[in-house]
Amino acid sequence: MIDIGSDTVSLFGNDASLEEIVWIGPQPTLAELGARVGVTECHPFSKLEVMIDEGTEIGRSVHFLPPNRAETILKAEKLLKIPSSDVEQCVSQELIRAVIEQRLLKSDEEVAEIEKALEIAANMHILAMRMSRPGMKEQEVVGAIDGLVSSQGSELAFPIIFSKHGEVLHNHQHGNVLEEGDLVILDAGANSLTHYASDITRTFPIGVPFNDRQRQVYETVLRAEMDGIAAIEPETRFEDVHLLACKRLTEGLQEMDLMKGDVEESVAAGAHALFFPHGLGHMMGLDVHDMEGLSEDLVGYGDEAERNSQFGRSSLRLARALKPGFVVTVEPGLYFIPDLIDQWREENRHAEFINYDQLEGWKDFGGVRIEDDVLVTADGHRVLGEPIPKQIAEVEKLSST
Ligand SMILES: [Mn+2]
Repeated sequence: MIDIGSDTVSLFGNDASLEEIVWIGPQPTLAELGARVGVTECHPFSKLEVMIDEGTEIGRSVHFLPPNRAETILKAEKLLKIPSSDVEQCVSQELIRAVIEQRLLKSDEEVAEIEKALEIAANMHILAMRMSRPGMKEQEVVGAIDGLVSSQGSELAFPIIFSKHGEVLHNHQHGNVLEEGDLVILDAGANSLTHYASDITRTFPIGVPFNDRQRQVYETVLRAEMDGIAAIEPETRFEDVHLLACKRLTEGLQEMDLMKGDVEESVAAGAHALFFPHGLGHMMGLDVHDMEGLSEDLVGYGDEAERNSQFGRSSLRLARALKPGFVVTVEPGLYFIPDLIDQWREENRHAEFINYDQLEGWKDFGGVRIEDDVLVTADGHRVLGEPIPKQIAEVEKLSST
């Protein structure tokens, strides 16, 4: 509890009982835990309700953040004496905004933690590229990556996405057998020991070098990613970085004869969203989609931007102007989603920009995504962590030798 009136910070909790110590071993006391983070006022949990009552009796307001667990909602019901169904409506908009303002800007210490998380992520991706072989099940690779993270005393930042069906954006099924020439997407990251996240995506072929089509799509996505990263600097709106990446993707699709027409008009109409239906990136920090539990719109748009309702752009999690200290992901992709292609073709949607006849032969391609984590600096940006192979020659060297 942060008491603004008396400028005190208190920690509430109960020390482990002897019965608990029998099962889980000696535990640090609440006072010891408090001392680690500079909190000296430590009280039993029951005192929290008493102190809230004392405050509300003299007309002081209680600000709290959205509780994201059912049991926390039930605790809030008891502590604040409001029905559980009203708890979410009573959260403090002022406190939410204050926390977002603070956490948007990462300190040097926080960036160092993110880079520790990235060191683990690099090892996860290199291991996957090295070990994936024709005949293996996707699950074997997922298990090995998971084990690597666990062996470092760390945890996954989010459930691993590893699939030869990369066109399924959040594919958490790992039942396929890898075959020579398959293209797989690995979207995976770990947490540092203080729970700062990393979030990296790589795409690589199984057992052999990229084929011509895979190479063309890959190079297009890589160009969009690197040009997007190059555009990151203070005051640039992330929505504009997203649109720049959409242009690069459209240009590449035109080179492949899958799209046509004026690139600017095509991007403005949202025709590329057939191949790139998600946003270019999101904030990253203590959460992989940082603070979105507080409000995705307040984090990514704030008061300065409004979410566009167009298919594809509506999924953009971050639009606002960048500031030094932001850590964002840049993650363009190209996907061939058979159901979406069929539906758009049936509607003749954006037919002036899409070569539907050509596209028929691409429905089994899958997808490509490449993602890095980027710090906005005073004079531009810095890609965080040691570089993780993403140039075609580097990826092939790891994955097919
Ligand atoms: Mn991401």
